[in-house]
Amino acid sequence: MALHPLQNAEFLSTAASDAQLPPASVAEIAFAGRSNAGKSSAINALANRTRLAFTSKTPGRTQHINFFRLRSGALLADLPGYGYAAVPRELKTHWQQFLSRYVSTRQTLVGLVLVIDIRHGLADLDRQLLDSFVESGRPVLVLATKSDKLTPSAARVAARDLERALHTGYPVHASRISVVPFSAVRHVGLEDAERVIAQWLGLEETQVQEARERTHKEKAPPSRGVTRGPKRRS
Ligand SMILES: Nc1nc2c(ncn2[C@@H]2O[C@H](COP(=O)(O)OP(=O)(O)OP(=O)(O)O)[C@@H](O)[C@H]2O)c(=O)[nH]1
Ligand SMILES: [Mg+2]
Repeated sequence: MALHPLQNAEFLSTAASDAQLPPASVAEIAFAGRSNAGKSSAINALANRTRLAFTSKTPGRTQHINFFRLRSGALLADLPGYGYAAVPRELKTHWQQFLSRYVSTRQTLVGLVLVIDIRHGLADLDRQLLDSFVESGRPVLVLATKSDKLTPSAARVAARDLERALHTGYPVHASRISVVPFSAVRHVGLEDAERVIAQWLGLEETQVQEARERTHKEKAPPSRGVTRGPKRRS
């Protein structure tokens, strides 16, 4: 039984500068990654919502940080994507500096979710962001997303290659960097990702139990033999 740490997340605020960041008073997790990698889609899939975080077919759209409040009280930050060529250079530099400052100085950040298109592997800008973050000793969860675009065996190989690249590139921090093959479309890897995030947020078994009881009270269980459909596992 997995706890769904992002379920019932609510939009909190948007920040376009340091001054607009919410007060750093509760645990925070951040979703980062290249433009169009699938950050917002991953958040939506984990929150079991279709339009909590805005997704776009046009890369480079998210030019601010959207904050969400999780049921546990923790914050989630959907960071602007980096690396989109058509964004003016000054704006790109602004966001790259902002992101590296944010991940290296945000005291309440308990972990970084790095979303990487499984077909593209680790990019220089991913490394730059990791360089700013890993020294703090905090953990990184890499969602190797869009795995539905590959065959299952190719996805396994690509995820393993990505993990190897990360562990080779960051040998001192390897034990704190995990890779989960993921698909927001096919709902692959949700439970593995949730397990890691729940642990970062200190959500313990007792809370898992409470969440389970709440869910049972809120929703009548489906009658036996009825398929719940592919949208969400229990
Ligand atoms: N096939 C497939 N498509 C996906 C998946 N995740 C995201 N996409 C598609 O990829 C595109 C970008 O997704 P977003 O979630 O908006 O990406 P993002 O990283 O938030 O993008 P920016 O905010 O612009 O940096 C959209 O067209 C999504 O539908 C996935 O797991 N599988
Ligand atoms: Mg986005």
